[in-house]
Amino acid sequence: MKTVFSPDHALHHPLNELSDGTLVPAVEIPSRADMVLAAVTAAGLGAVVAPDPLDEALLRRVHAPDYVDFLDGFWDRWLAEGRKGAEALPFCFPTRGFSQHVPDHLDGALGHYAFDAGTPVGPGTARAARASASVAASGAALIAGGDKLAFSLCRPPGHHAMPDQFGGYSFFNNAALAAETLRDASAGRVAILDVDYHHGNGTQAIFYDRSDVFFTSIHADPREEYPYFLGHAGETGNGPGEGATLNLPLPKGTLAATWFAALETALAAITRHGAEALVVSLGVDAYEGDPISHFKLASQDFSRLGERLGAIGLPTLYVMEGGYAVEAIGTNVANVLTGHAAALPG
Ligand code: OKP
Ligand code: ZN
Repeated sequence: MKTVFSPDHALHHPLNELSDGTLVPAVEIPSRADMVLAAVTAAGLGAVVAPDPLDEALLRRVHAPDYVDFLDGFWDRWLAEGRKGAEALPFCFPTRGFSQHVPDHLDGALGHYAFDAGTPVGPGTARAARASASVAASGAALIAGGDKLAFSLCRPPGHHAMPDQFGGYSFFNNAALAAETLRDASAGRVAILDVDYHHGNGTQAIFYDRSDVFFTSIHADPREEYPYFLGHAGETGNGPGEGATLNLPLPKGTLAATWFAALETALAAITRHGAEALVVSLGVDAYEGDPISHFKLASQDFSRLGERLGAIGLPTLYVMEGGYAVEAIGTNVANVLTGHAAALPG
């Protein structure tokens, strides 16, 4: 299998995020990707390749062009205004009862294009997010070209990114870009399985009205965990997409046995949907040692996850999402990929 990777992820290096009313050290940091790359290399999983240039039309189909332009131009505006901070955080949002115009003021525009105050934007954020998107699309191109297994080592993550809003450390929706790439290559029906601890609200939103891309997610119940406002069991799709979204929320503290039972439910639904290719939003923050998450998967459980997904036999692209136990993130990701590769026939 190939791993697609770009060192440009490191252009996004958040310093702080808000927690308990104070600024604390950011957890979505460059060393995450470096640890994963080192572990994938050490595991002898195959070549590491650079991404192809990003298809601008693809990016602007999944995301609103004005949103893409805003992110691209944000840091120059920040500098031109002589802002002091080394990075920006949005703090005012057009919530219930507010108009949805794009303010002239930079802080207003930043809030318009965001849904949380926990996702710093810095000098290289847009370039890193673009690199991450290209890594996702290039991994999908490998699958479209006949590879049975590939890994897009994306950073920053993407599954929280909405069509025109960033948040949850996500700017461009890498999994959605990968699924769209597969659809463009007429890969037939596509399924996205999101195993990150947090609900992939952005991915769900992007495909909510569509039947050609099935979205299923195993995550902490949004009634008691971020992102709070999407990912409930009753959200099943809309219009032609009715039935093409399946959320499997689980309580905080969920143990491996319950988590793997939910996985069986998700896989049965993927099979029913008739998927011919699989995109896995691979967050490994369901790990018991994750500093911000509350599921109880052990490192060996990630091997089991990969083995189970390999056994269903679909061409599969893994797209890196969350996972914040930096010392274990590499092992956990390599375990999934090694397990999957071992389960492939031949
Ligand atoms: C991104 B991914 C504030 C915590 C805010 C945001 C979590 C984003 C997770 N103290 N947490 O899905 O791993
Ligand atoms: Zn997560």
